[in-house]
Amino acid sequence: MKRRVLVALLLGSAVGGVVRLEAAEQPGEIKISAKKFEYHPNKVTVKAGQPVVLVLTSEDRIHGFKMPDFGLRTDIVPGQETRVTFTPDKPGNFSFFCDVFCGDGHEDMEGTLVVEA
Ligand SMILES: [Cu+2]
Repeated sequence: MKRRVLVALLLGSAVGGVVRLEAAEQPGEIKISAKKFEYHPNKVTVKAGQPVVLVLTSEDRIHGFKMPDFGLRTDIVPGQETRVTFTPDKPGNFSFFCDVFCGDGHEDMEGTLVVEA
């Protein structure tokens, strides 16, 4: 009896998930991890006008995440997920970088957000 209820619930949520995806308004999650002295991935491609959630984590120490073209900045703290939600509203290539000094390679810690039209 219990099992039957569980299956019904699973089926229900699967169908619900399909409906939500078709609506295309759910923000897509993009995971980016940071460590000395790089982001992985360091190139992320998104669609203009579609909301995205950046899920930022750090593998070693506090890093920063700054993307001036979209007015974004946050700390990335080890052991936490830092979520940044925004809608890229213009196509182009935009850089993000670490703005918390983290050692000798800090100046090279950067990546690119590619926003497709
Ligand atoms: Cu840094």
